[in-house]
Amino acid sequence: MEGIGISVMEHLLLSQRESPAATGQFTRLLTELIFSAKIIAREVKKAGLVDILGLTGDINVQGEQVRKLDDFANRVLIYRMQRCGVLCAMASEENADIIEVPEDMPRGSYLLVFDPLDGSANIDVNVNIGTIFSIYRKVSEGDTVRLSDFLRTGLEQVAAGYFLYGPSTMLVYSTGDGVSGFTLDPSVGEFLLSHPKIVMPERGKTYSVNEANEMYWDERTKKTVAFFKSNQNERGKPYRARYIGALVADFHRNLLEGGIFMYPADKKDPAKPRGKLRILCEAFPLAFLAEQAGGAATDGAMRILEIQAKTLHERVPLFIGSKADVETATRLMRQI
Ligand code: P6P
Repeated sequence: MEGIGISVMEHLLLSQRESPAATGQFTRLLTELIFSAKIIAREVKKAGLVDILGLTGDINVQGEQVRKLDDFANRVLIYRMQRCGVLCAMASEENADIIEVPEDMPRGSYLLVFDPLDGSANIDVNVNIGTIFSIYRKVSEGDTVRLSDFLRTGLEQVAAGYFLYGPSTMLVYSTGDGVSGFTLDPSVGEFLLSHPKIVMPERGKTYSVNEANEMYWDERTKKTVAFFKSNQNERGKPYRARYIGALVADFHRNLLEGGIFMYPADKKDPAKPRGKLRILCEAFPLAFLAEQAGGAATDGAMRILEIQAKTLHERVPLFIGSKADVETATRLMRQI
C-alpha cells in the first residue's frame, strides 16, 4: 500500500525470526537506542533556538571542550540504556571509565560502546553530526564487569550502527547479516526502511582527509593521499575531495556512493601518535558496517576488525570505505 513503509520494529522482528543471533534482547536494546536518538534528534533540530548550543566549559577524557549538546546526548544515552534491562555496562567516548549498570537496575549480558555525538564541533554551524554505537556480549565469568570485557577485537561485535542527524534523521545498523538504513518519518515518529541491504560501490570517486594535517604526515601518507589526487590512480583522474568534519557523515556518503575516508597517523600531537580517531567507538563499529556492506577498513597495515583493543580510548589510523580504494591506500601505505 502506498505511504506505508516497513518500520524498524517490523524489520527487527522479521530478522529475529530469520537469524537466531538477533535475540529479543537485541530488539529491546535497539528499541531503547532508538528512543534515545529520537530525544537527541529533537534537541539537535532546535539546537540553534535554545541555549543548548555552545560549550559547558568542561573538558572530556579526550581533552576536548564538551559542547552542551554532546553532554546532553551522553546523559540521555547513559540514563536510558541503564534502564533497558539488557546491558551490564557501557563505555562512552565522553567518559574516562566504563559505566556499570547499577545493581538495583535490571541487568543483561550485553555491553554497549558509543560516541554520543560524533562531529560535535559541527553543532554550532548546523552541519551533520551523529551517534555511533557498538554492541558486544559479556564474556568474563560471573556478574562483575571487567575492563577486559571491553578490550576486544572488532570481530567480536554482535552489532553496530549509527544515527545521523542531518536534513533527515537516519538509523543505519547491522547485526552481521548485511546493512539496513531507516529514515525517521517525523510525522509519525517512526524509523521506516529506506535503504534495504546497502552495498558499498567497489570503487568510489571521492576521498576524504584533512589536508591541513599534511605537514604532520610521513612520506608514505603524503604519497598515498597524493595518489588519489592524481591521474595515476585506477580511475585515471583525480578523486573529488569531500570532508564534512564528522566521520559518521563522511562514512555515510561513502557507504551509499563509494569512496574512501582517511585519518592517518600524524605527528601533530605527541599524545596521539596513532591519529585522532578512537578504535572502540568509531573505527570498530564503522569497520563492521563497511565490511558488512562489501567495503573494507584498515589502519594502513592491517584489517581494523582484527586489531585487539588494549585501552578503552585507544586511537587508530583509519582508511575506510570502498574495498578497491582501501586496498589501493593500504598497498601504498605498506610500501617502504
Ligand atoms: P579534524 C570529530 O571530532 C572527529 O572525531 C570525527 O568525527 C571527524 O572525522 C574528525 O574528528 C575530524 O577531525 O582533525 O579533521 O578536525
